[in-house]
Amino acid sequence: DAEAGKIAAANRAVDENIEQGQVVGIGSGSTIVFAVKRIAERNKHANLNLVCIPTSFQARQLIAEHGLTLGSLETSPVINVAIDGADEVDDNINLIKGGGGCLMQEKIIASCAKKLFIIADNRKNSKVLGTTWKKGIPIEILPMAYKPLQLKIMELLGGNAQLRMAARKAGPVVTDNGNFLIDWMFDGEQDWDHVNKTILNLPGVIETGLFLNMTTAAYFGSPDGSVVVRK
Ligand code: DER
Repeated sequence: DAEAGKIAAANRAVDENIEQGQVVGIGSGSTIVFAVKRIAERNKHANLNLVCIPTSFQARQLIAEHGLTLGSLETSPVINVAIDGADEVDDNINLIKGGGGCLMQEKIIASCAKKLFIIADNRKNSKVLGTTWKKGIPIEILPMAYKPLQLKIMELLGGNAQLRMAARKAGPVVTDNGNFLIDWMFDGEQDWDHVNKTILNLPGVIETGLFLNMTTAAYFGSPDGSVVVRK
């Protein structure tokens, strides 16, 4: 099952890349939970003296609940290693992220990290973005601008730009930063650099879930516990 793959990928990525005294960026989602568990496990046996930088309220909770040291960009602006999940990874290890709605802080932390390692079950291991992930490209936007942004994105790029509505709250999803999310549903192969630049250039857009040329290596775990690493 996917969980066995997530655990295998998380354990391998942590064991290969986390060491004494690092500033570690902690991502968001379900897979990262297993990486934090592995880090905490190792930390119990020999204090790793880590400072952990969160990418969401969820990551903050994970760090605190596992007895790890919570840091901030103010005191640790340079991150040695960031570990995070992804919604899909293509053959250039470009990512779709933001399925969990945490893409903005994730991208900031990733941009401050010397190395970014992605951990995922093998379902995320793709060749072309959009093959397995069908929920579109997440985009964090200022709430006031959602309507014109939906229209402009569709006018410029086609497809469908949907405001992400909450499941357990009336109205739109509100991110940890107090913003809204648009999911851009697309068809076929895209020039992701062009798509990313076009979207980022629109006033009111804060960040996209396209992580291009940012990833050092991606770890994909399978149900049998095997792990494939792509660099
Ligand atoms: O929202 C995000 O970017 C998360 O990292 C997400 O994409 C990965 O979540 P998962 O580990 O639960 O698949």
